[in-house]
Amino acid sequence: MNNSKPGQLGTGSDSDDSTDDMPWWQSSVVYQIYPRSFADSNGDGIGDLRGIIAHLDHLERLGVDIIWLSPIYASPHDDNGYDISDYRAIDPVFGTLADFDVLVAEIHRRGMTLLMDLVVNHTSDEHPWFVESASSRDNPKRDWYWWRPTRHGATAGEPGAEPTNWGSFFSGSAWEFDKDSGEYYLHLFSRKQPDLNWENPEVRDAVYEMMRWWLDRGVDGFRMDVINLISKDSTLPDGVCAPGQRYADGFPHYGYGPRIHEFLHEMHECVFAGRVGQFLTVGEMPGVTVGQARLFTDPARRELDMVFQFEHVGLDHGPSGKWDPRPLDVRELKASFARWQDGLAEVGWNSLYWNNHDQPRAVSRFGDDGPYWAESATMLATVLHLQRGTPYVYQGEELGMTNVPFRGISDFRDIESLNYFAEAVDQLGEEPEKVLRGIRHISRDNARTPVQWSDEPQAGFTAGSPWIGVNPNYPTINARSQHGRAGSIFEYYRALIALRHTEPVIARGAFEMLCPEHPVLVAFTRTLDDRELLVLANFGDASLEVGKLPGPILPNADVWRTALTVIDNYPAKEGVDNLILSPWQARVLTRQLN
Ligand code: TEU
Ligand code: CA
Repeated sequence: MNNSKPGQLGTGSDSDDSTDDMPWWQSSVVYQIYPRSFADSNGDGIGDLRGIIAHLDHLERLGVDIIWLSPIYASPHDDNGYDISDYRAIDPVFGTLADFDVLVAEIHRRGMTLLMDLVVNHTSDEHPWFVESASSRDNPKRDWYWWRPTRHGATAGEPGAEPTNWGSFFSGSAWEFDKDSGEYYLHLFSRKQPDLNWENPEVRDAVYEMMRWWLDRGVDGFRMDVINLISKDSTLPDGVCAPGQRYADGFPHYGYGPRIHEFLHEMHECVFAGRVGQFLTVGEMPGVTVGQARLFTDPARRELDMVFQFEHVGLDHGPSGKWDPRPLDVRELKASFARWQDGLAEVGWNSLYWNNHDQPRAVSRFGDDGPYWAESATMLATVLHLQRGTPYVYQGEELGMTNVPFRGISDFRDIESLNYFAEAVDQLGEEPEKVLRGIRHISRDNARTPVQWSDEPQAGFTAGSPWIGVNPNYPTINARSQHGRAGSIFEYYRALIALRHTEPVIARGAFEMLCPEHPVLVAFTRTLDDRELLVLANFGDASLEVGKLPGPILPNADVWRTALTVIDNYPAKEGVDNLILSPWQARVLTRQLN
């Protein structure tokens, strides 16, 4: 929102190219907190608001500007808070509204801002709106959700009788039969997450009013959960069923629906327009295309400031989807990065991320969490943070936290993983060990184990017993051992974040991808006025002589060979050839043009 620097009121029509007119969030870095796993202050094993307050120094030291807080609202926690039963209450497990007010004040006192998670594609089935809606077919809130009769000619409650053949993101049908009222309701996620009907203007008004209430309380914006799913084709057509699949992909009918732009523009007008202050909105959008993202983030359209797209985190999904992983092809990664950088170069804005609470740990997934752990973690950070866009750091990423050696299914807590296991093993008769291999690799729980603060018991996360097991590598990977230690992953992130604040070319410069065909070298330039940066990164554990690669790999190689270094994830050495990269090395060079 508000395309101005902090302290000014923007015009919302930023198209100027000078740094002075940059919206404040374009040179910012966001840090995501998943509260359940961040820090526990009272020994019940679950992270909470007081735990966050106690660790704000860590974030201030890191230098991030914005905190995105995953849901802390009242919830039955079927999906760890993404199932909300009261939008205006803090869940007692996390604290109280008074704790929340202290948190906001402490964040602001440190010069940071706070984004709330806005989960309004669905509520909990325990939200009073849904309880009312379910109470009878003629309840005034019946139409606040998607209720539909049994498929014509079928017997209610039997397989195949659902109003559409859509599958849920969390396995099984996207419809649940309600015996009492004799109809089905739609839930794209768990059956405890019924989808709100955004066609109903009362629903939209209730959401906007709730958003204004949080802004009045002092929050600085929202991260909007699956916001590209709120407009559905209200005729609800069946989807196409892939061979051998029981349920169809309904995405073409509920993703990027006919009124999505209208709803987001209306939200902007009803919630943000005319409000004094500086705000940020980011829409989470699985399946969004570059062209759509450009429309959503075009400032002139007044919809959103940026979106989360999923292309790069889908590149290691195999033919049967996320549970069937395949190795990353770095050429595809480069093509994806280039497509998004180029697509949003003139209009719109990118958000940049490797990790969040839904993705496994990037260092294990795309790097090397063995011998080159620190090198690959910092290399990945460099490739991300040197792009144009707003980078997001997910809690623990700044420490190089890794995937988790989960043993059996009883170590997992995530509803998506548990439902998938039950479906694959119990219903489809697949081999449990084979199913577990996929889950261990890609499960969201890899990101949800407690933040590793120290080498004390339970990694210093809790004095009690944590809700999900701590990664056993906490004695070596933890914050205390990295704070202030030269060469640590934490200090490297700190340096990268500081660079974005001081170097306009990083926040703002033009992007050009080089050598798209090379299998392990990532190389791109950033240019602003007479300043050019070259980013070189080695996605492999063999050394790489960039200067000796055949063909026109790197223009101006001789200039770059002796250029100044901006940042390097290996210790500096006298007289070294800039164009020779060690395993997983990332090096950023700079030169003056003209
Ligand atoms: O996630 C939406 C989403 O599409 C996926 O990332 C999802 O996590 C799943 O892995 C699909 O296979 C958002 C939230 O980030 C997620 O935590 C919630 O579970 C989900 O919406 C429902 O609110
Ligand atoms: Ca607690």
